[in-house]
Amino acid sequence: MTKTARAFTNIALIKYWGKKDQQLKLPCTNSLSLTLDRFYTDTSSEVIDSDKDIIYLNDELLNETQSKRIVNYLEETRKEYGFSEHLKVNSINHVPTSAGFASSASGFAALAASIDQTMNLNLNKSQLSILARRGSGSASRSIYGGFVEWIAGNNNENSYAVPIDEEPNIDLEVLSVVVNQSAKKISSTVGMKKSVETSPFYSNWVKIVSSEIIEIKQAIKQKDIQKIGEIAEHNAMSMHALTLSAKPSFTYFEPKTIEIIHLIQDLRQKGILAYVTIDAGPNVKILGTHKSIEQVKTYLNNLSDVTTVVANIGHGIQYF
Ligand code: 2P0
Repeated sequence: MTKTARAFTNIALIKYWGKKDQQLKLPCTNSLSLTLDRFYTDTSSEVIDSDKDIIYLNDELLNETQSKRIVNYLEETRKEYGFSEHLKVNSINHVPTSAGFASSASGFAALAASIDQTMNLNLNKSQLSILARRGSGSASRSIYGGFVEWIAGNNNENSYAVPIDEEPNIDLEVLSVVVNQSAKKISSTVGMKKSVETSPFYSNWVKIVSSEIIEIKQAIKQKDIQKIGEIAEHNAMSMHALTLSAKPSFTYFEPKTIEIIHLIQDLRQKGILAYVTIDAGPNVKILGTHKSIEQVKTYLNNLSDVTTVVANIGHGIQYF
């Protein structure tokens, strides 16, 4: 019987921004994320009697160009794990573009879990994280729920995610604020490469991440939401400083992004517990408590052209 693997997306509180090995997707630093409950990908796969893979996304057959990244990934996986069968893959994304999250994290985590099932690879969680990483770096973290750290490592076998606290009892919510749904001009892969190669601040970024990972793990243990928020916001701003200081300079921020950053700073002055984090795009994620996120939402309603979605803490890989 074909089983379906479900993986949830994650938001990095300490960002992954730079690779030391492009092919293996080995990051320059560790990173740390929170898995979210609202956005996920369901993937099933089966062996087919064919010399080509067949890929369906949201029940639509992908053409050669559209399926290239997944087919290349399957090709690489066949070589690495020593099987020759081709697969029919069906992926359903419950990560609406309107929520402002990339689907590659949940997508490759669910695909890795589905290949493991279908080909009886019997991978443990670390091995599954490695397989997911080869599809997309951030997918390595979506194997687990709650707070997750991706250990950078220095070879294919020791670069994988570990759970920090899979079911944290903490009043932390993430409000996704979508300001623009169109595809970004500079992909994460390209943006991080430009940052590593040309930002004069990159060596400082590596130092900032190594100390902020320690500090945020302490704050998570203490369930100190203010501290978690302060560290996550500083880390996100430091990441975006790398794009601004690249040669040539670029930024993912749009005017609305800056407007929301200012709004959140003003709300903190009013005593509302809220912090921002921003990925490789213009959309803003706001960290806060259930109560403070409700308050932030009422202020955001005054802004035109933004939509919001609230997420709570999500689980690791599931099968059904
Ligand atoms: C992260 N991002 O830690 C960072 C923060 C975006 C900003 O991981 O090249 O799609 O496939 O490994 O995983 C997005 O990058 O990049 C990402 P690849 P990926 O979540």
